[in-house]
Amino acid sequence: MFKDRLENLIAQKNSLLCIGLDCDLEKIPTFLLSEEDPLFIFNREIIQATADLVIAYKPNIAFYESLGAAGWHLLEKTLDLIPSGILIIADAKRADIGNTSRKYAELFFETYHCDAITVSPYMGYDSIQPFLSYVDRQTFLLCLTSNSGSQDFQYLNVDSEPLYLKVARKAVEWNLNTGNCGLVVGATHPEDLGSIREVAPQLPFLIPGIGAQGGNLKLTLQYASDNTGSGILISISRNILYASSQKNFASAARKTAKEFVEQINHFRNVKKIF
Ligand code: OMP
Repeated sequence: MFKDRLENLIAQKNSLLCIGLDCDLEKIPTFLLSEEDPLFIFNREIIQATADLVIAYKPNIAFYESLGAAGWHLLEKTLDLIPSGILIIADAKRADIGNTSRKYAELFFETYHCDAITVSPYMGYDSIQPFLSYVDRQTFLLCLTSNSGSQDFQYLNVDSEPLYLKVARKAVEWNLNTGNCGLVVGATHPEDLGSIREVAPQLPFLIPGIGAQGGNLKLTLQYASDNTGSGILISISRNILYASSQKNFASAARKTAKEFVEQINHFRNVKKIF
């Protein structure tokens, strides 16, 4: 099960860090642009410099599919670089009618061998079930997202509670069957993560929003950690990937990643005192 692998990795590497592989020609160091395959070189250097520090990599698929066929090829080559044992989360935010979701699940779980995927819960159970049916892979439902537009629907009051809590309750229910459901919750609303953790004490949380989006790491860890002080992946993309635009970009990424691991562990340990 993904959850067991996650727990083992967290213990073994003493890290909750996931790096988002959101590679972007507009942001990588300009000296790489003269290379034949600059994004591949960039990803390769980042992965080599950080693999010992992370428990997962999360390529956001938009950064690949926006390049067309070359992007899918880049994704494939990038995934091949990730050392075995490190979890791969396809940040694809898919889900459609069941017949179509099955194809998305095949793409990310069979063709690309990803360990987990992000999906939108909006279309309901039959749109998510094809992903959940891969019991050794994890399906993270968008629950409370980090962006300002999360206010538009996710906070709507439904039966005296915000819609995002309904999503969390459904995830708990679906998890009873297959044990492979998780939630995406943004670090930009740390205080709200406590009520989600209460509803879903056992589910892994994938947490973006630290760094470029300004999420509060300390509060996020206090509210979102499970009773073991883990059960979460903190995913950071731009702050680590683009720590430097110079020749030293990979070592700068490593340094920043290491600092995040240390900060995260510091606040995790603070949590245990409460
Ligand atoms: P940075 O802000 O650069 O660290 O990137 C955040 C990454 O997490 C991007 O790939 C986003 O698409 C993704 N993300 C969010 O930022 N907010 C969310 O609520 C959910 C996700 C996600 O599903 O990972």
